[in-house]
Amino acid sequence: MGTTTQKTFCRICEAQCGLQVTTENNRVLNIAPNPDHVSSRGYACIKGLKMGDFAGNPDRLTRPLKKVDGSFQPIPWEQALTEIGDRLKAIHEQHGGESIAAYIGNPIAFSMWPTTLMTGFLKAFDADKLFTPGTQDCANKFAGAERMFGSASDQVFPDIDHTRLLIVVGSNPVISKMSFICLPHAMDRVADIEQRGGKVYWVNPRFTESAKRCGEHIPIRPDTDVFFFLGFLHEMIARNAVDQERVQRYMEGYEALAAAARPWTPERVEAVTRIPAERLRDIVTQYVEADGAAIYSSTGVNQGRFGLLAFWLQEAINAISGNLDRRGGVIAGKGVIAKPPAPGQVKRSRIADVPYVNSTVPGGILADEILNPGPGKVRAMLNMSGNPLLTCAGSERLAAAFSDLELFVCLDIVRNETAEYADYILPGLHALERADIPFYFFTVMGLMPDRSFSYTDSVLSPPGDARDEGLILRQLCRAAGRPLGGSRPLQWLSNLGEWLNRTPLAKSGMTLDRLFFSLLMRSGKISGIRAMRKHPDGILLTPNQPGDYLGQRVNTPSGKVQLAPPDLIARLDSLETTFNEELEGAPSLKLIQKRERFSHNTWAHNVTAFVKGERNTNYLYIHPQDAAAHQLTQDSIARVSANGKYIDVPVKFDDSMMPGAVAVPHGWGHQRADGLSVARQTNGANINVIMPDGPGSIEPLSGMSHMNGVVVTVSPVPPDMN
Ligand SMILES: Nc1nc2c(c(=O)[nH]1)N[C@H]1C(S)=C(S)[C@@H](COP(=O)(O)OP(=O)(O)OC[C@H]3O[C@@H](n4cnc5c(=O)[nH]c(N)nc54)[C@H](O)[C@@H]3O)O[C@H]1N2
Ligand SMILES: Nc1nc2c(c(=O)[nH]1)N[C@H]1C(S)=C(S)[C@@H](COP(=O)(O)OP(=O)(O)OC[C@H]3O[C@@H](n4cnc5c(=O)[nH]c(N)nc54)[C@H](O)[C@@H]3O)O[C@H]1N2
Ligand code: SF4
Ligand SMILES: [Mo]
Repeated sequence: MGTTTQKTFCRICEAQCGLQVTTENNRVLNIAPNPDHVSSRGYACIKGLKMGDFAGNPDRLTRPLKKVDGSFQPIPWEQALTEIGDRLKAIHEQHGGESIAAYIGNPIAFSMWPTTLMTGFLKAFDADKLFTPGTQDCANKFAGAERMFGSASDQVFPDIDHTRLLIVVGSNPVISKMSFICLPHAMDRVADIEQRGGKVYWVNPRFTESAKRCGEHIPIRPDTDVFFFLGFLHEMIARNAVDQERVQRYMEGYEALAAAARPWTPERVEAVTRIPAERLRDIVTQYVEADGAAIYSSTGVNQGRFGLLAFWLQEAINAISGNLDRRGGVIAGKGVIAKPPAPGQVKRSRIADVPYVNSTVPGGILADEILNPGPGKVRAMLNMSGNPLLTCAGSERLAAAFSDLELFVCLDIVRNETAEYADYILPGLHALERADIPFYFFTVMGLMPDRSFSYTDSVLSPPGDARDEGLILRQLCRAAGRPLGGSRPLQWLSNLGEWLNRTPLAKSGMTLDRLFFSLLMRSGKISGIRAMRKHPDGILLTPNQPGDYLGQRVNTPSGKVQLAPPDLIARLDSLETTFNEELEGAPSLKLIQKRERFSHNTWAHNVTAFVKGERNTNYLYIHPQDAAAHQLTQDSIARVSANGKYIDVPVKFDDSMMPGAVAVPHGWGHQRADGLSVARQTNGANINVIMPDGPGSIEPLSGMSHMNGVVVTVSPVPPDMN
């Protein structure tokens, strides 16, 4: 059989780069960047180019598995669906929808269809306990935008291609390619700012790969960003560098915001951030003088204890300086498809009483939701494309919780660490095996400078009996006798679609997922699938522009940006205590996360090319000065402890770390993964064993887990204990 080359787009991260995939006999021979893709224009990173190794992995699940007497055995689909359906039905009848939960992991969140169907699945059971990695990476942004702009989906992004000054706080685009913005060629575009005479600052405890490429590095003590922003705001207001006219017309709460910033002089915050007051003043000067400036932050800030406050202060600075909705500042993009209506009443979690943010429950209380008895205890859980055992805080309690479930079903492409605790594992599709349109963040939220749209057909056929997750969820609803989305007509349509797929009509390619995409696309005034197939490089739409947001699209009841949400102002009070604790805890070591070029959370470690040689473990990255102070030598084994737990990892001296900050990449600890033949042989330890979890550990208004700036101790492990 000959080879075929098909254009598609990557669904590993937010850049969604265009790719050209060459296949033969349903196997990927080669993946190249698509030079003609309207948005990525020939860019792709190593992970996208190696996607074939994920799809064609020898460990791919091809049949449903059932745990029988402690080991997994293949069973037919009919049996799997019937048994799971029966158990869901029984649990639902006895304990109600409160007892059923789901987790949607990161990779499949880039595909529209299965995630939409998960909503329909939960609704079928009157269930609403949806967990996602959101509270591990960005829920503070959702909670902040709800308060300031009126909706979690109303996010702004820096106008990187036009800005004269960009302050990047807690992001490292060379490695991670940026988040909350669709920006292929991210680092080149940031570096261009300097090329055109502008300035870039990197506020980060680590002198990152990105900071080495361009701009100026501003070392900051981990988890003190909120003080950096307060000092920044104080200085800006003290200089009267506020666009009062814009503030009066389009914003509310300025006085309260200004009062909140008053105590935090650059001199005062220096004591905890370690950014010299003069340096902070200089950054403020550059920011207020630039003809278009933006501050952007990401997980380095989000995962601290004050991610929500930091996000609010950052966007307040962008707003009152006149940079919101301005060329070269920050832009509120327009999606392609209308946003779904916001939920009327915000639910609160059973454990910890935190509001659901963006309709999800915090991952930091997942174990408690399962283990704590009483009404609403989670008894059945569906995990679709996630590895929460390794990616949520408190892995040991999670292991106990997953063992406690009456029914645990995993839908994955491989049998990962979490799936070891499952009763059933169902084989899903790799992204290359499904048709798709771009990710929710762009299609609905509009977080893309080049407003573009693409449609892709599937590139590969699924291996063995692997099935579309959307179909699995629909079939489970039917098997449990609960109509999809709580709607009989919808379930009827779903059944009809399934039946038609088995008839010659299926050859037309109009499957239910494609029908769904067609409807979405037409609702967004984009042509249907047949027309989109003529544009395999995607289409460009009217670009996102400044000047159409303030006074026009702000979703708050008054239509004005809220600069001083009362519950955030109230939380500022607690900062006095934190400030004093920071001063007292000054000598302690704080642990930060570090993403790696050849890793992607947990799942890239099962690709041989990504874990070769030195890359087959994670490390403790530590400044040589800190290492000496703690009797750690290069390549020795360190014990890293926090919250009464520890892990052991090899030591790597790294003078790019700020003294007082150490890093251990997450996503490791695969030794017991019987289903992952490559990852199982890697070394490395799971940092989430020592991360804090439970009600007291999460940010109370956004549910964010605290994964950055956690105080740890490090000590040598004697060689005979290694
Ligand atoms: N300590 C610490 N913990 C962290 C972080 C950190 O910085 N520090 N980062 C957090 C962040 S940002 C995130 S997003 C989370 C990620 O957390 P998760 O989403 O829980 O973890 P992933 O490693 O992305 O695991 C995804 C699983 O999806 C499967 N998969 C891939 N594609 C598909 C598909 O198309 N269909 C199906 N059914 N399955 C698929 C993979 O095989 C893998 O088993 O981790 C978080 N955890
Ligand atoms: N190669 C690779 N790419 C990825 C991923 C991956 O695992 N590997 N994961 C993807 C996912 S799921 C996500 S959410 C995105 C995340 O993308 P980003 O949020 O951009 O994440 P990072 O690039 O890791 O940048 C976080 C930075 O914060 C710094 N930092 C740590 N603590 C602090 C602090 O207290 N204050 C400040 N100011 N900085 C701090 C770290 O040193 C690090 O450089 O990346 C995606 N891209
Ligand atoms: S940058 Fe992201 S979207 Fe682009 S190829 Fe790499 S992983 Fe895929
Ligand atoms: Mo993430």
